[in-house]
Amino acid sequence: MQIDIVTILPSLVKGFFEDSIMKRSIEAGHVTLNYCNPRDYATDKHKQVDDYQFGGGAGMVLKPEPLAALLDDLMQELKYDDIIYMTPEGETFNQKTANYYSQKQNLIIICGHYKGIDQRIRDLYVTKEISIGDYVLSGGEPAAAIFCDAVIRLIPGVLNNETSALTDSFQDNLLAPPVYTRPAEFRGLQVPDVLRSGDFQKIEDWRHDQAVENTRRRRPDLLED
Ligand code: 6GU
Repeated sequence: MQIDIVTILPSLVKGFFEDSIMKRSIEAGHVTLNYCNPRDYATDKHKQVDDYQFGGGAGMVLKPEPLAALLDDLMQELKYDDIIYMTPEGETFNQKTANYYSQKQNLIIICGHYKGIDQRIRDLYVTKEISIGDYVLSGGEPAAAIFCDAVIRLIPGVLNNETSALTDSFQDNLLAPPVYTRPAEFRGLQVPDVLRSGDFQKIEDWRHDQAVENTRRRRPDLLED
């Protein structure tokens, strides 16, 4: 998979992919991340990428010309499955959306800033708008990093244990069951006997029951779907 991230602040995204699973997914060639900066396409001497909004009001808007020139360049080189704009006005991201995008080949992700991007870029280029929740961030970069993490870890081969992603929270609309590691006793609290029984079927049943109970208690809305 190739993901081209359009951002005027690439450093806000980069660190996210320099450790652990995301780093390895890049090193192993499961994903290529490119950072594309609209500032490189600004033509005036100040390399201006934002401007005041028509009609007045607080906050700057990313100008259309540098963004369009950048996107034209990218689209000339590659066919993209989607051009995604990260915005709180988008469709709320969830595990189902992550599964969907993990099967795509080439994506562009546009990070907005200030008040966002000029509407005409949305009208002319953007094919999907995604939000990561009902709150407002200063820019789309953290949202893009979160989107990429959730999607990339689902690409076959990225997680060394192939079943690992399948047993994640949300994968079947259930929260995860509790997990334990050594020692078997910690501050008087015991690991449940069933997990040490060696009986695989009993362990699976216990985990499922715990997942259902966890979900019923904390997120009953998930069970209604
Ligand atoms: Cl995708 N962008 C911004 N700026 N804020 C957000 C968001 C995205 N999702 C939730 N809040």
